Amino acid sequence: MRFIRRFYFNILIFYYSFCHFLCCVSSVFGQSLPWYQRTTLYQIYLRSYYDSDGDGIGDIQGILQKLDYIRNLGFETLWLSPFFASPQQDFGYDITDYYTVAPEYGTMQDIEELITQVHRRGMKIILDLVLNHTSIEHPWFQEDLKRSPQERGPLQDFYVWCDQPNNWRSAVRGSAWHYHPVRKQFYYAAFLPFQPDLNYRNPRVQEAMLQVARFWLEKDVDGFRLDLFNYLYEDSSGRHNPFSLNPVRACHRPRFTLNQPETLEFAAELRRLCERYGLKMLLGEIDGPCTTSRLFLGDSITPRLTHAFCFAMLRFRCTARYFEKLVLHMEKIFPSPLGPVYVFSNHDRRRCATRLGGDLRRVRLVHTVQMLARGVPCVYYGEEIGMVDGRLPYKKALDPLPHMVRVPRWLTDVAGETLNRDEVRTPMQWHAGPHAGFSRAAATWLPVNPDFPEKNVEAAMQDSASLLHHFRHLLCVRQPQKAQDVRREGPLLFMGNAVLNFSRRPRTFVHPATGARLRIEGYAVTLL
Ligand code: TEU
Repeated sequence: MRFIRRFYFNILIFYYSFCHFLCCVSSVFGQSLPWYQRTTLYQIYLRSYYDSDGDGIGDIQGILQKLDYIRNLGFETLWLSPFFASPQQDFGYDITDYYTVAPEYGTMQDIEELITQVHRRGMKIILDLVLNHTSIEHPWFQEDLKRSPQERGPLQDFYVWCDQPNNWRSAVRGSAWHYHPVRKQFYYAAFLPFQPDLNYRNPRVQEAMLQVARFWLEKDVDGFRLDLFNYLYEDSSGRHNPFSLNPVRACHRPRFTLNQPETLEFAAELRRLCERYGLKMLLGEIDGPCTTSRLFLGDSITPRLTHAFCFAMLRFRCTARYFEKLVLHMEKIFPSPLGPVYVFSNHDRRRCATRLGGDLRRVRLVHTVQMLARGVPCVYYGEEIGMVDGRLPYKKALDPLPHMVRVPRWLTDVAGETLNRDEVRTPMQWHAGPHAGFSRAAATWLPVNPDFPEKNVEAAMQDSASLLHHFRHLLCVRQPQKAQDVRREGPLLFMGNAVLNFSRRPRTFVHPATGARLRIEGYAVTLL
């Protein structure tokens, strides 16, 4: 692939010209890239999207009612946060039954209807698959507790147990080992203590989790987002993790707890399973640098996941230089026929608009890069109207994280992060009515952001210069059936042609081909 770029002052010009051998080959044989390399993702945090039954909590029927809104914006694929039976201690990332829908979200019929309706609109849907751990209340864990010492061992237990903890640490706080008085042993939990890690060294665990994937593939879902995917296996002999200078990981390098070779094998196994059902997207949440994410995608001989997040970009710097480097870096690591995922917000970290102090002009610049760069853009609900985080006290958080990690607020503010994930999960702002049109309940599960009277979908729809309309335009430019998209997959691919001014002041841009001069306002985007 050839990427021609120019860097004038603080103006980033996108010029794409693809001469990639594989693209040529695929076009010669009349094939195109699989849908999941061309798609656009819209992440729905179910609990906060739309409450159809008035209990203050978003639900599946609520999504059904908003499906045309999402389709009309131009998004092609939904990623739905977990809706399975759960005590909701980590809002669905602590599952007690992978085959049941939590009653507050709806029924199995609702989810089947959602899958059907998504497909009827020519869209796709991927589910959030939590493979690494279950809730401590899962029947498998309760069974493991009852095992007699003779029955115990890596090939018998569903979870990871030990008598003598080593130095493995939780991603959240302290040791990852927790004593259980019934079994009189320690169980391993890489994230929160009520999320015990499954023991993938037990073939029955592998089979049980592949069975979960199979069940949902049979229901015609189009793939999965894979929670904490590089955490699945740990070292079989429990070797201590080595020392490192990284304070974020409490000075431990997770050499024996992350990225084990068996996890790569499991990725290939999952891919093989998916391929029996057609072209399915497998998007891994991979903790670590992009080079680690790349490992999980494998190669043409051993394909693994189709995509992996690179979370470093969540802490982007809003300059032309940063995005120039980012796109070049992504192209180097994920060359065609692979593709990067561009993500700037999610349900765990500060929203993109919050990082930019709510300045929608700069938010627009970021999303323009996200939409025009080659790859899959992943947009978190509300980003289309520039939603910002709520400011909610740590003490009253529903999210368990701020109760586990005692860091003063000013410190997380300085770091530009939040410990209270409630803040990034406030209800979707639909209109200026009560609770922003999210719910007709007396109280919503989290408070609506007080900026909703001005910032909501209805207001954005009425303003032709809004961020929402910019999104619609960009998504339209990407639509595969439009003429522009022919250029996206051919040997000479013109991905987009935009001039983005990342500086505060107006700049003049001279078109390199025509010599035309264009004045571009500060923080403005011009689509040529
Ligand atoms: O998050 C894992 C993860 O990457 C977190 O460490 C994240 O960086 C942290 O929450 C920052 O605040 C996944 C899910 O996205 C998250 O919602 C779940 O709580 C977690 O796994 C456990 O399943």
